Amino acid sequence: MKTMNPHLEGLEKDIYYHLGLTSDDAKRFETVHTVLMGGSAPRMKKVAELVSSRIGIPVEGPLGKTERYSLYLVGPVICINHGMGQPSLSILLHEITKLLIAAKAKDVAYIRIGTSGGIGHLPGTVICSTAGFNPQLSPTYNTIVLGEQRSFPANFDDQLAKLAFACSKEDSTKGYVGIRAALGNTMATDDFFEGQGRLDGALCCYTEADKQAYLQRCHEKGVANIEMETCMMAAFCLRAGISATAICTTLLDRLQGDQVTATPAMLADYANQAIEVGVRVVEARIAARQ
Ligand code: R2B
Ligand code: URA
Repeated sequence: MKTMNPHLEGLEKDIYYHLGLTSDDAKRFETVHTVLMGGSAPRMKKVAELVSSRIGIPVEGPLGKTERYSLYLVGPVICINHGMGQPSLSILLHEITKLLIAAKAKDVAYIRIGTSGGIGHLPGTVICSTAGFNPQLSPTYNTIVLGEQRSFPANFDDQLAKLAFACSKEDSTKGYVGIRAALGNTMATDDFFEGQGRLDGALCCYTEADKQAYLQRCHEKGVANIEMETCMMAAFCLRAGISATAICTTLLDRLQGDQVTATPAMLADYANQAIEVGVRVVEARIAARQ
């Protein structure tokens, strides 16, 4: 990984304010090659413990401060939560990327593991993302920079999505059971309710027919699932030259409804499917280095 922002070059010490770390802490992260990220801090602690049990390296952390993000280090793997939404993930991506550049980490991949609403998939299906879509249904991330609208392509390096999909298959030599999964485009919105065409928010400015027509358009454009981070993540990683994908379980099929009615046990089971695929990708990346 190399510095892409010339303004950073003269900086003696860089402060990663939201992580509670600085460039002086970077050396410790030199051997990191995979960053697993997901929304919730308690879930990412469990992911760190699972990675630890699978690769036989103890968990260090949380490192830095935990006000916003909780960072765990498990040998060559960082497990960290990113909160909800593209703004929260964007801050994390900037700071973690600067940390890993300062650490001189090599061939790093970023993997988001999370939840989503599926479009035309059975609940509990793991979608391995090949691109991020915006809510206007194109693979570009649109944002405002210096008061101007800017658009950045939001395709993932599909090698990592394909590796994740391959890791969902049964493999008795590794003790892997088969997990229902698909490759697809992931649309990210800045809102869970109106932004995702739900009828059950506190407010709603469209009809049920409008909603159905929109979700059908999403389906026709190859959007497999909807969540709140992946478009920005894909655009960031493409600009930064970082191999990345998102691995998100669907909690419901949005063509069938809006409310997440799965029981807590089913939700935990669904979340674990995406986590398991993510951990298998970590194992594959470690095996490829041996
Ligand atoms: C999936 O789940 C969260 C909303 O419930 C959000 O962070 C996302 O992308
Ligand atoms: N997360 C989302 O953003 N949307 C859903 O429908 C489910 C989880």
